[in-house]
Amino acid sequence: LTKDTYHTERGDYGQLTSEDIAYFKSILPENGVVQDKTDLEIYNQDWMRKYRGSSELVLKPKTTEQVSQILKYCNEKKLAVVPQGGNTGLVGGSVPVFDEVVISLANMNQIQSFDPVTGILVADAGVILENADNFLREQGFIFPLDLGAKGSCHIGGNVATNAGGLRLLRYGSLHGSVLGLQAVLADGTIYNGLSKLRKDNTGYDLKQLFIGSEGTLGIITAVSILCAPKPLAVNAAFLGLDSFEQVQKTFGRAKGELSEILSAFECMDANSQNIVAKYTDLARPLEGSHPFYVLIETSGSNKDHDDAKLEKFLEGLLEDEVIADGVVAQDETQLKNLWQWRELIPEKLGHGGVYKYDVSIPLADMFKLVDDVQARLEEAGVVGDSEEFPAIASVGYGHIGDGNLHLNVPLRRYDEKVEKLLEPFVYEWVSKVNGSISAEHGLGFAKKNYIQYSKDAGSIELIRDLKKLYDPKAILNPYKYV
Ligand code: FAD
Ligand code: 2HG
Ligand code: ZN
Repeated sequence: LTKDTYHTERGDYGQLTSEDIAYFKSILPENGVVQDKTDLEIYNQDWMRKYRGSSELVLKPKTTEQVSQILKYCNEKKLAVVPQGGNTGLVGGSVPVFDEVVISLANMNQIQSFDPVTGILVADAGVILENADNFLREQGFIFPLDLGAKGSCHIGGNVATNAGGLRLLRYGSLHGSVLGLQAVLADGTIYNGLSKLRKDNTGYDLKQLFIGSEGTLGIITAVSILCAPKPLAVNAAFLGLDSFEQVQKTFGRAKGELSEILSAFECMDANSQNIVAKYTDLARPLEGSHPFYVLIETSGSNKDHDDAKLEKFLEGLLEDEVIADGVVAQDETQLKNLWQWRELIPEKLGHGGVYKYDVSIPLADMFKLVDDVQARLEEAGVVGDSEEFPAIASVGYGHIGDGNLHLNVPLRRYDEKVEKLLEPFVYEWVSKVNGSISAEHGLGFAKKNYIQYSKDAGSIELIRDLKKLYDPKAILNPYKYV
């Protein structure tokens, strides 16, 4: 996208001066001020290479006090800022739109404490999710969130987006597992809510405001989170199914029969798997093709018990012809390979660009949306197998166990006609079934004009009121959804 297609004017914010730079250099270590044009590039561009800002300054504080000093200064000078974690966000929320100062949490990357009895981890916001998880695994625990971007995303970014991920159905939302956090408000005030208490009903639960606020209310600098014991036995099955009806039946039975050991239930359509197959040399898990695939994971404490349970469950499904085919991982390598067929989808779909929709809708309607989008694009003659078509296909996959579909339209090239066919069509469709237009990625810049499809006018007004209270000069992540 070019600036013209952003359809946004730069706000009435201050322009950086040499005096500002001198101030930041005086409070930050040498590597905490980035100005080199080449070094700035990765901070200005998002993961999808769809949004690009033109910031000339990235600040990388090491302490909460430094974040506070930076924000206090920026607020006084009305300099706009963008908080940035691992920059893996999928809605253009983590990069500047114009010349906002990027505040990267990358140098705040220390584990502060871990209690092996309670499982409570306290860590800086800039700790990479995979590093936190590796640390916990050595202690016999796991981070209660896992997602494909784990090697880059920060736990602070996860909290700021209220990321859902691959095992939400087992470990719940961050609104439940985050016990406390520390955040710096726009004027530099430090909110010290780094509680380690599981229960605390003393007044409003302020931390919840920051979970999912996408950098618009404050900068999260540390997080306290309840972690789950590392499962002693993990197993995965990859299934082929003939219809989405069968997928739903399988899900119902998985909840009943696998119950306490069920840790993931992901569904992928044929298009998503064909595209992964095209761009990898991994062997496909199943022979032959099916309209739908399901990846089921179990996590428990007794391998024999879990294996027997999974086997009986799968035998029952085969006998009743609910599933057409299936394979169970025989070892850790196979388990990882099966997961690749799910985790690689976002990356492999993005070759020429992609329009992404991340929606919550009633389970039964889920793939009807994918079909309706395909039909709409076909009717307009913009989707197909050859180069002349800008769109490749309408693709559906996602966290079916959580009622969350990822509808992706992978492209050969970005095309305004395709975009106009999709938006607001998809949002209207979702609104009609009382769904959410953003189940887990947030609104960011990409969806800022569409909030009204999921929130009524009164709710939007309350959101704006909070923003005015916490950030009256609107310096935090401007041009985004508030
Ligand atoms: P960034 O991208 O840097 O920032 C995201 C937003 O949070 C921005 O608005 C930014 O301003 C704000 N922010 C970041 N850090 C802070 C902070 N410390 N304080 C205040 N605001 C902050 N998301 C899911 O929910 N589930 C998935 O399964 C999932 N899978 C993904 C797979 C891939 C391959 C990719 C690329 C992304 C995926 N995502 C998923 C989206 C993304 O990874 C998550 O949203 C992630 O939580 C973002 O973390 P981050 O550190 O990269 O944040
Ligand atoms: C996932 O579940 C992520 O893989 C990304 O949330 C989804 O790219 C997407 O649309
Ligand atoms: Zn997802």
